[in-house]
This record gives sequence, C-alpha cells and structure tokens, in this order.
Amino acid sequence: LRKPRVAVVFGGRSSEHAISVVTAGAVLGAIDRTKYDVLPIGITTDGRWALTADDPERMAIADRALPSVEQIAESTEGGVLLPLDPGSREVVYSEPGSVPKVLGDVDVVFPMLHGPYGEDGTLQGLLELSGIPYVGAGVLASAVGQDKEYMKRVFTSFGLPVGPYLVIRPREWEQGPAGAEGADARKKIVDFAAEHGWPLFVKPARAGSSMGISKVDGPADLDEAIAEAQRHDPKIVIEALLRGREIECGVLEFEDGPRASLPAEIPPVTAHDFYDFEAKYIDSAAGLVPAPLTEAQTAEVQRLAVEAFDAASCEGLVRADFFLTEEGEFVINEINTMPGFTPISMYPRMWQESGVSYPELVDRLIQAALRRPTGLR
Ligand code: G1L
Repeated sequence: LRKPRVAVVFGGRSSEHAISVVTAGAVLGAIDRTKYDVLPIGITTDGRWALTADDPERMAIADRALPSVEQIAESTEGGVLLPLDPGSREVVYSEPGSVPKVLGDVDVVFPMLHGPYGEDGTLQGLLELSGIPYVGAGVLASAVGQDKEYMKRVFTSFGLPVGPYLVIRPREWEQGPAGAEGADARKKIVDFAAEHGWPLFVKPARAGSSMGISKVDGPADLDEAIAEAQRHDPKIVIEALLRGREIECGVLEFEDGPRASLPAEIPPVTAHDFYDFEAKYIDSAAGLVPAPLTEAQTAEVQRLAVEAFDAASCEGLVRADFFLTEEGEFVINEINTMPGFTPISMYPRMWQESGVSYPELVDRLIQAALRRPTGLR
C-alpha cells in the first residue's frame, strides 16, 4: 500500500523566511515516516521553488545562524539535495514565480509560508485549482484571517465581542495628512481617541506577524505611525488600547469537529511595548499554560475560540487571541490560521498541556486535510 505523500512547503518571499525553515524542520522531524512519505519543498527569498533535502537537522538554528532555503540548497554536496529534475544531480529551481510540476504527485500539502501569498488564501486557491488537499484554513478563512478589518466584521456579525477600532482606507490618506481627505481621516482618528483614549495602536490591515505596528501616544506621532504601517499595507486599522490580560486558545479539528485546548496567558512584557515580533518568536516560551483562570473563564474562552473558528469557517486549526478586560469580559483580538508552530510555540504548547503531543498534532492536521473533499463541493 502506497503511503500518502506529504509536501511541506516552506521558506518563501517573507521576512519570516528563516522562522518558516526552522518550523518546517520541526514538522519534518515529527511526521511519522512509517505512515507518510515526505517531500520538502523550499521557496527561496526571491521566489524560486526547489525540492530540498529531507534533512530536518540542516533546517535548525546552528551557531546562532538562521537557516535559509538558499543555504540548504547550496550547501548540498554528494546529492543531499534532490533536484527537481529527477534525472539530474544539480539543483534545479523553478522559474521565479512558477510552481514546480512535482506538486502534481503529492497527496496533501502542508503550507508553512508567512504573510502574502502564503497564508492569505492565494496559495490555498492554487491548491484548490490543482485539486490537492492541504493542511489548515481554506481560501476564505485564510483571507479573513489575514485582514484585520474583515476579521473584526466577521466576528461582530457572529456576535463575538470585538474591541473599538477604526479603518483608514488607502484613498482616505492618499493626499497625505494635510490634504483635504487626509485632514478628514485625521479628524476621525482624533475623535476616536477622544472617545477611547490614547494610546492607539496603528496597524497595517493585512500583514503577517506584528510588523508595521506602532503604539501612538498622541496626535504628534500619528503621521509617522501611519507612514510606517502603510509601508506594509495602504489600508490601516486603528485600535484602542484594551487594558487587561492576554489570553490565547488553540482550536484543533478532531474527527468529530473542532475542540479547544487549555488556554494560555501571555504575561505583560516589560522589555517590549507590546507583544511584538521578537517577543512572539523569541520569548514565546514565556507564555503560561494553562492560563490561571477560573473553570468558568476557561470554559468561556474555549467556547469563544470554537465560535471564532466557525465564524471564519476555519479548517484544521486556529489560534484565537483574546483580552480579558478588567471588567472580566473576554474580547477577541484576532485569529491566526498559521500560528507559531515550533514545539515551543504557544499553539503546540497549549495542545501539549491538553494531552496532544507535537507529533500527534502534526498527524491530526494531516488526517483532517486528507478527510476533506477536493474538487467541486
Ligand atoms: F498547516 C498548518 F497547520 F495550518 C500550519 C501551517 C503553518 C500551522 C502553522 C504554520 N505556521 C507557520 O508556517 C509559520 C508560523 C512558521 C509561518 Cl506562518
């Protein structure tokens, strides 16, 4: 009996290229080889696809150096790297932006790419067109999970509690803060701050990770914050500060439907103004699992997390992030369809504490993807 072939697609044209390589290494190391064949497919930082060595150790952080697809492709002597062209021994990359034919021979894809073209639904759409099942969120849930505006709109329409926010559309700021429209947008923001107080968080609406986010203490810092956010996305989301505790909860699709993990608490960080990029990936082990909550609070956040999974029509998994306000209410901040996924990241740690080991997690995700119908549905 032929084993299902799992393609792990990683790297990519993202600032989180290295994190993706390291994470894919951990996933490759956890896949049960008696059950599955694996095909590691690396995407270089300039967008070329190559079949790389099935050698998780080379994908780890070594001597404080971050790995890259280029490097694992180029440091291949003695045929460690499998060429895309099976008849050749040299490394063959796809044309930039094109997809290698090799994808046609896989039974399921494990996409591990951050941000645009990875977790925003575009890769998922390509896989839909190709009729290949894949792990995790589909086209719609991926796109919703990538756009903070639509995420909030979806949650609101499903009755989930969302914090105060404001959207500044590209054209509203086009003429700059001093232009006629810019002046209107500026007034909108200052009025919002008058109602909800400073500081505000200025964020690109669609960006992977926490890049382009600024905390703004007053009107004087607004222009710079918006300019910075617009380097990532012309559409901006502005949020009020929610005082309270940060609680996260993992949702995983089991045979009988989605279930919530034990929640985690992210302690307030002193070294960082908020839970930023570095805090998220480097200090992620700082999270407390399970979160010190009452049984009722735990049940409540678990219920909200599964509701968020369903509201965004997620599949496979999601990490739902909440604030527990000083009034004792949970407010949903965001969902992440591709959460940090090394064994020490919050999502795997929450499941570990809930009795699902890292290898079992990887297996459940692959099984959920294989159960999913492909083609017209
Ligand atoms: F495929 C899953 F399970 F949905 C999945 C894929 C990717 C879960 C988590 C991730 N995470 C990552 O790839 C990353 C955090 C390394 C970059 Cl988005």
